Amino acid sequence: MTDKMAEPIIAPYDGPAGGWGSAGSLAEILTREQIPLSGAALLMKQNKPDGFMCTSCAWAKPAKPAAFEYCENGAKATAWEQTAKRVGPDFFARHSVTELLTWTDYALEEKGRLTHPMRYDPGTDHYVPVTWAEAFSQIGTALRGLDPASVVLYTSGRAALETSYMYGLFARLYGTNNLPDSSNMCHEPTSVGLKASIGSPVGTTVLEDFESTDLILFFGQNVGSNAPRMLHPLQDARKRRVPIITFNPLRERGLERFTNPQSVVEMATRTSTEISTQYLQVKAGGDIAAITAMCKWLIEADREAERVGRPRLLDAAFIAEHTHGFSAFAAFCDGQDWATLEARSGLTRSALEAAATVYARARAVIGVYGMGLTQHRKGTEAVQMLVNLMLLRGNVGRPGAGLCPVRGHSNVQGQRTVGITEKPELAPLDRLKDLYGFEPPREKGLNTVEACEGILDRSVKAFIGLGGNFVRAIPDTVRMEEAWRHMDLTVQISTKLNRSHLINGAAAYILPCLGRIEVDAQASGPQAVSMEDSTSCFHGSRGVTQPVSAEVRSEPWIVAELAKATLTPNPKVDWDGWVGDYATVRAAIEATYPDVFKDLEGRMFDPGGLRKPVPARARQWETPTGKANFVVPEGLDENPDMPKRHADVLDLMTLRSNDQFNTTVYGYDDRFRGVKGTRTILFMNADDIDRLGFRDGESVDVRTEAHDGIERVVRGLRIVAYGIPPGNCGGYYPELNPLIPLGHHDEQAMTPAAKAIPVRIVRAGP
Ligand SMILES: Nc1nc2c(c(=O)[nH]1)N[C@H]1C(S)=C(S)[C@@H](COP(=O)(O)OP(=O)(O)OC[C@H]3O[C@@H](n4cnc5c(=O)[nH]c(N)nc54)[C@H](O)[C@@H]3O)O[C@H]1N2
Ligand SMILES: Nc1nc2c(c(=O)[nH]1)N[C@H]1C(S)=C(S)[C@@H](COP(=O)(O)OP(=O)(O)OC[C@H]3O[C@@H](n4cnc5c(=O)[nH]c(N)nc54)[C@H](O)[C@@H]3O)O[C@H]1N2
Ligand SMILES: [Mo]
Repeated sequence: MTDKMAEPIIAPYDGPAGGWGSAGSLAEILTREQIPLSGAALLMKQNKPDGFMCTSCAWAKPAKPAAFEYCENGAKATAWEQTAKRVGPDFFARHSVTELLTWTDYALEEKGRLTHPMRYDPGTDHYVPVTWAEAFSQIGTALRGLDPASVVLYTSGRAALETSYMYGLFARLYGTNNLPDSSNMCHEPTSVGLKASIGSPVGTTVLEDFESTDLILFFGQNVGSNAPRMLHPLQDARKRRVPIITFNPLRERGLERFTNPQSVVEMATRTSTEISTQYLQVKAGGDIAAITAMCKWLIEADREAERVGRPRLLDAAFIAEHTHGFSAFAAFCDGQDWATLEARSGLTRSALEAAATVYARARAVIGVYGMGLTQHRKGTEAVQMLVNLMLLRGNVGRPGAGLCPVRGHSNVQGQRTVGITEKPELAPLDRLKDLYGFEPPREKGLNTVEACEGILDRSVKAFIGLGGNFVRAIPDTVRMEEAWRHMDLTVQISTKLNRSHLINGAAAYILPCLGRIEVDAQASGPQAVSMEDSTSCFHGSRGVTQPVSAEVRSEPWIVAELAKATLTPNPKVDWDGWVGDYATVRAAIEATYPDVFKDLEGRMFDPGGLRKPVPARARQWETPTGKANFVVPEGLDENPDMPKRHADVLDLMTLRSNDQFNTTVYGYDDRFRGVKGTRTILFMNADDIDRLGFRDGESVDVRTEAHDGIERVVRGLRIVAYGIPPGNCGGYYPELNPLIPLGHHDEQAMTPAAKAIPVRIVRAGP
């Protein structure tokens, strides 16, 4: 099955982010997914205090929402989930798994919502219907026969706090901390880096800070595609003349210009707001060098100011009272020479000094960042380097200032808050022991990369996925797919068919679940669920549409049934009671974390949500030094072997288009980057194309430059000459994941280094 695609068109896009292009793209998907006009009414409930929380990104939900508090991509996510199309037993009877494996990611998910529990039948190579009771009894029997240490329980970041809490408890009652999650591939360097630097593993800003900030720094986050609602506070800030300085190898349209598609005036007059006031096209992996340069300039200028008696540039009082390690950090900056800083960052000294000057003048600064900082071999250090810059002027823990990691999945941060973690020290194990009278496992569990290693060496025997598309999202796709088939059991709890359902263990199950937008009726009536946004606010969410089929079940119910089928009964854990009334799960969450979830039940529908206490926000530094720590990086590169590479080796960034949510491909257009009708492209710098002897538009193969003897290649990518720094190239995730060696990950957080993969471009093979 191939997708119906017109001839690809590559042409620069002149429009702003948002605007009429956004309205058109949305109308198209509502029609394609056969969403009736009530779809528009449905969107009115999106991100409203009494409605449902968007299933797309985790950006904050304002207390006073706009009439339409959704964006193009949030609406696409809703349309994709609420599609009228269905994938039921008849679909699986028509298509064998071997046939489905030849379909694209787009084609698989586009067929519609999963409606029945299914089991893989190796005899016929088809999925066949199974009753829920049979499925749980078979899975439970299999799990009871396995060593819990050989079972992995993965979570994609969408499941609600209630489901996640139950799932984590199930894993620990079963006997394992093997709870990898999507954040292992995403903002783990935030959890590790911020914790070590400022003692809180999450961002320190809330929405109101954007109203009083006077400078926003933007590192490696593509707001226009991945968190478009965030463009509204940015536009408001720009209207107050707040400068925005962006560090990004690509000139992303959402960071250049924005037209609010919900403003009648802006739409009618085709006016747009300039977003970035300075745009620094840093090299991929060059942020540590760029930030070091800014710090170096500041520290030197501050010394000079002090010497001549002018106002200081550093916040000396803050540094003295609140921080640790300043002198070592200053010495590190002093030790760097400008030529190297320029070469490593790919930026000129004057551009870096200009940025530092604006930073030095701003009273309150917000540092925003995303995957451009985290998905590197030194991703944690890159995050900490941004913290260093912020600490120099006391920009953490006061109004209008702070760190703003933009989280991915809509509840990825919340899952951590309720115990989804492979690190036993981050889970309230003693509390669980007291509440439920069992001995929780104390050994460290497997994170995502370690789970993959275990699947490769066959020590992992079973995989349960609570959402997500693990096989497609992880590195080293080809090796992993081969190893995956050696597992005894794979279970996928999901809404849509994806590649992870088709690469099977010996026994494989698909358990279809309700999406967040559907009404979830249980014994006590329709249920609400809750989640945490990027700014640490908890929100309630109520389903509003009819379930896609009578056979689908809620995620909490599925987790409870799995637990009941696997575990010996524990009188202190009332799975059925919890499923009957989710308020009782929230009570259990509050009992486990009384300080964090104080009155969750009473406050989750408050406008703006219930705010979680973040100690660093109040300048309480929960670090071993009791202070905020300056952390000296080991070197200047996010990828330490970069400067040693042959000039023909390029650093490949894997990117999201404007028409996808992670492995979910909504379509083949990347409007803002001027790509239409294809995803098999390779963005390259025009000089590199010449230098390496290729032509724009030519089809090439891309090979990883690894030294482990394993060949990794993706064939047939079309070169697109693009405004990208020399030495870098870019293409789409997940198509390029076969190129990422599993061992190419952040040294501390183990996040795959998906933003700088060393590759060689070669003429297309036969
Ligand atoms: N519509 C939509 N929304 C989404 C998602 C989606 O796929 N689609 N995914 C969700 C998830 S799970 C996540 S984690 C977030 C991801 O959202 P982002 O954090 O924006 O992640 P990416 O799309 O991978 O883009 C990273 C950006 O960093 C830039 N970049 C790459 N390398 C570097 C570098 O070395 N330095 C710097 N400074 N910049 C660099 C790229 O050019 C790109 O603009 O979005 C979430 N929201
Ligand atoms: N090369 C490269 N690789 C990357 C990245 C990158 O930038 N580059 N980014 C990484 C990042 S940041 C992330 S977060 C991961 C994402 O990895 P995952 O979270 O594992 O992947 P998704 O694509 O978000 O998962 C999509 C599937 O989730 C299921 N689903 C959707 N909604 C629901 C629901 O409500 N409930 C349940 N149970 N299932 C549902 C559907 O079946 C759908 O097919 O990928 C990582 N991989
Ligand atoms: Mo993510």
